[in-house]
Amino acid sequence: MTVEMPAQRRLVQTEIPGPKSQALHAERQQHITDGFGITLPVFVEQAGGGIIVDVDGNQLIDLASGIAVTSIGASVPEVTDAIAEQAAKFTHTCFMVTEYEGFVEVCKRLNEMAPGDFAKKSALFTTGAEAIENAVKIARSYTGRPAVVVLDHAYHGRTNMTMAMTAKNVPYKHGFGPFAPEIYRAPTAYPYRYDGTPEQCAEAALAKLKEIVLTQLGADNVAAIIAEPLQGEGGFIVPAPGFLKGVQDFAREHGIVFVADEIQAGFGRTGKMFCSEWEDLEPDLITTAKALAGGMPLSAVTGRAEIMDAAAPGGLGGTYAGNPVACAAAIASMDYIEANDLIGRAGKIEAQVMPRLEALVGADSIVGEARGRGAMLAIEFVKPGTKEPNPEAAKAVSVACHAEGVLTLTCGTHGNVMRLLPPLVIEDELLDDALTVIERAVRDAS
Ligand code: PLZ
Repeated sequence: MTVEMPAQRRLVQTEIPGPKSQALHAERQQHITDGFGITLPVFVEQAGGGIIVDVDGNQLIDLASGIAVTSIGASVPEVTDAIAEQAAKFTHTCFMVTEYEGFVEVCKRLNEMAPGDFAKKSALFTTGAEAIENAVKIARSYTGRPAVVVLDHAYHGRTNMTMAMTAKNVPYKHGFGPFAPEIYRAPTAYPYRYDGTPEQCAEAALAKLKEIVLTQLGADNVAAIIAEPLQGEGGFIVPAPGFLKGVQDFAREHGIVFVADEIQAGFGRTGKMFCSEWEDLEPDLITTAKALAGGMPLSAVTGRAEIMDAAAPGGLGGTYAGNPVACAAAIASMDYIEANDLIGRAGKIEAQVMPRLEALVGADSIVGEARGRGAMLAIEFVKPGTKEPNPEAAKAVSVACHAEGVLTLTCGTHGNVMRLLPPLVIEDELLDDALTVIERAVRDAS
């Protein structure tokens, strides 16, 4: 079944949120916990390509993709048909009870696609946080060691262990402790915020990480070092070149499992299937989720077969792990990415967007830096003439974009980064229109 989408263009017919969204939001507030935040209280009627149609008939340009999930669009017939067909056959058996081919096929493809010329195996779960938790379980059972090292500005999820791994207190951790033990934090290589060259930035962060592991923890107590190859929620930080390679080499030298969290940056988003490929990394384990299954909840851990096999049978799993409908969506989604060269498309999006973001940067501008890879791009807001974080500007620009019908997200440990995550299928004209709105909003906020 397909539902016809209106033309791919921005259309603002009411204030945003419009009256119907406002009424529905009031109802939401009565029935839903205040613990869920909201970027833009607009209720969605349909979404596809680069637009979101709301219940008031407005058409927003989607620069969020549901936080990097709907890279292929939110209603691709190839995927929705695969979902419907699988759902008509069966929706669930539990892969720990009886087996189905979709689970095997997704794992097989992940093993083939993931970087590294070694035997690989995979495990499927449901959410990103669950994949991270399982990567830690696997690394611990393989090494027999307790400690886990994560980075400054890291985001790994909202469950107890992943909260401990996430860097930012408000809103992710505050009031939710005590946290899981044996999680230790090392600096990241954040070139914009380092006084020196990117090479020096990478060296300094690596030296500190080594010192923490060798002198504070003892390498033989460390099970895993986990890093996002392009940090997401923490501010779209592209680590200084060489840093992650250095971390990987160091981990290998000491029998520590090196895990790349590709949950946000993976699956074509940055212009490579896996963001790790930009630095020729061959992580021992890779976590994926989000864009893996075209909008359905599915996550995975993929990595060296001998590490993946360390947990005893029954030690890994979950009732819904690798749900068959989600697996069918993942297979259709992988086919769609390949057939439409969406990885190449991510590179074209970067070429279209980056020059315009870079033009906003200046010595006395509120935009201190434009950065990112592929269709994972951002601008960092500062107080003009300084590098002092300017979350008020990020907020003002985002709010202005929302009012004009462009859905943007903010991020960053200081909330001072505006991130752009368009679906990879977005049309050039739509993206140009969104950029014009952003440029105007930045000018007005300056
Ligand atoms: N690892 C790198 O980006 C999810 C959600 C941020 P789940 N990030 C987006 C927010 O505001 O909640 C994410 C991620 C990275 C892990 C996760 C966790 O994935 O599917 O949300 O559990």
